[in-house]
Amino acid sequence: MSTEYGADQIQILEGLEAVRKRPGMYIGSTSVRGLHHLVYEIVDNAVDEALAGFCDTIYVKINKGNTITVIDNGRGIPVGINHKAGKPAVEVVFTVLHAGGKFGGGGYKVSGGLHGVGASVVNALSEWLEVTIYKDGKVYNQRYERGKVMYPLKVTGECSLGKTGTMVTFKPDATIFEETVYDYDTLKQRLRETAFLTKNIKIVLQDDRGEETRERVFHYEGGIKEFVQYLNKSKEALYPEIVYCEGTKDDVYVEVAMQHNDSYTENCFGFVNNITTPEGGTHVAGFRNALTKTFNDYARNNKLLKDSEQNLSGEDIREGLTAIISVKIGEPQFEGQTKQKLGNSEARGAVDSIVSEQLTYFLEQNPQVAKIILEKSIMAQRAREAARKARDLTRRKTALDGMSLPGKLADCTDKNPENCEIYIVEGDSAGGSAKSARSRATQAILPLRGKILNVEKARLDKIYGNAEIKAMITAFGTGIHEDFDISKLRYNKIIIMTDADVDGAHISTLLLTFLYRFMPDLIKEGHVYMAQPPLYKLEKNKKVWYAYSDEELNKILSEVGRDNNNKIQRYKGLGEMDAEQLWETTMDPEKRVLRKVTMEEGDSDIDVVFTTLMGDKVEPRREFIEENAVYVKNLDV
Ligand code: 1YM
Repeated sequence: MSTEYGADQIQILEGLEAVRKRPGMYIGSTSVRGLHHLVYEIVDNAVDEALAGFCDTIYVKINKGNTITVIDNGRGIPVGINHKAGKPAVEVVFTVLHAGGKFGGGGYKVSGGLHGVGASVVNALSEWLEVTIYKDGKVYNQRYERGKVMYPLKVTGECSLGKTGTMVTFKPDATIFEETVYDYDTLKQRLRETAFLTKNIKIVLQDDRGEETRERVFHYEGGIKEFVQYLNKSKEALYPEIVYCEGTKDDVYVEVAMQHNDSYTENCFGFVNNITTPEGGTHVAGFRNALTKTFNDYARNNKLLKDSEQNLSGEDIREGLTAIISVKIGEPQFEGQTKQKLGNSEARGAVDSIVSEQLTYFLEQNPQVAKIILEKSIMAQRAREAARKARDLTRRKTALDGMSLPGKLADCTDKNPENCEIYIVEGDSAGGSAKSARSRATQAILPLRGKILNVEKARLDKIYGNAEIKAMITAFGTGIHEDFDISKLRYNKIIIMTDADVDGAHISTLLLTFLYRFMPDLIKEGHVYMAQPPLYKLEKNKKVWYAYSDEELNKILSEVGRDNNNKIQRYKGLGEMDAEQLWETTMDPEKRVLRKVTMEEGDSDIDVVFTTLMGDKVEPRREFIEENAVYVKNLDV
């Protein structure tokens, strides 16, 4: 071994040691999110190979024991000696930090995870990792443990000359990650998104951990056009066409797909090099500008807006719009606190000019579609005006009568929001029990009558006029939309308490839909919880047990013995419990079970789930329930 090689080796170990010491700097966190991030890093390398035109199929397998295997049919990572490092390129890829940037070759890394870090980071954070390469009729293999090379790259066999590709298997290091169990649905959602964003690629996800293998194939010839169709699948599209714009300007490749549906919410997602940008940025700004300008110009030129009428606002035109704005750019600059916002100014101009030009052409070619969109936008403008008046009225009213709280609210006495929580309770009778059960100092109760308004199906003016929704808004104290101010939140915890049956689940979903649409920060900041009332009460020899699931009941029964002295009560609703039972099982902070509601920033599937469950279409809902039913527990169907 030459001294030079030795020095090199020390430097490498220092690099990977830095990753192990501060994993958060490289993959965001060591929580379950970081764990999944390892998969995306390896998959992204395969996607790059697909974007370069050499690979069309990627397999992702979750093996028993939560190791992951990723296989692609690309060229195979180069195995020749890299002269600068004096070792095979593949070894450099896995052992040198930041080697992902394709040294010595043209082109740029197009896809890429949160920090664009790559294979060496995954290697550093794995208990072991093995790479196998099929290339030039040979099979090459190398193994690493916690980033260290176990043996030099070796040839382990032969393969047909036509077979090429890369296979990587790794086991995340349990001494680094807080969680080492992969979630099938999280990977499914992300890989589906990747497949939509990469036209024609085929991604197969296979889960071998259970008794039966689960498998999904994601392959979309239409790319982001099919993405928009997927996002709109539970909604009524206003016209059959998907508007599609594509082009390159100033080295920015732009692709946009969009379609309006009959809902009132905007659903636009930006991506930069296949990475989601929940905070938007220049690409989204360019899109919005083009949309507003093009529609107003078209409307005026075609006399669909009178000279005396106001311009349509961007918000009006985007009502019910589903859109994907995807750009590919050489050196993306991410800004903002969480680095999730695109900063490159050339992206704004590129998207603006490509969308303006192609959308103008589309509208001229499809006047009937233009008319439908403009009619909806004009309706939105009128509703917005009505909502503004209604809101001004309530604002003035609350200013006059000193911000009166809703009559049905039984507020708590402690005035420090830190200590306080509010229970949103289904029905007046359960509300009554909860009021007598509560700890008056810190727990407030707001009973809601029946089903609340479905905000997916109502315009703002109607929403502002709804009594149950108004009660929640005033009780929380934060205001909504542009008035929203989290520092005014009157309770640290907002707890949704509904019956453990289908109706209860429906009401919870309606409430969550409202919170997600109008006060998403409450969810993001971890203020929203679901109470979990027990399903069963078991009495035996004057002793009482509560069970929150069938498994728990069985466990208790096997401990106390299954005999005739058991008195089992199945709770149908909160109303069946008296105040004392409700306190003991569901409200006592010392004993109760609360589930925190969380959401992934920029998750395009949240909307699909809400609209599938809450929308008008029956078929997608049936499919969704069939697909997910096995995994839903505690639901009394
Ligand atoms: C399962 C993970 O990493 N596939 C993959 C990676 C590379 C190539 C092909 C590749 C790239 C190039 C030339 C090039 C990488 N190569 C490098 C490096 N799948 C997976 N497939 N030939 C093959 O970009 O020029 C890094 S990644 F740097 F060695 F070229």
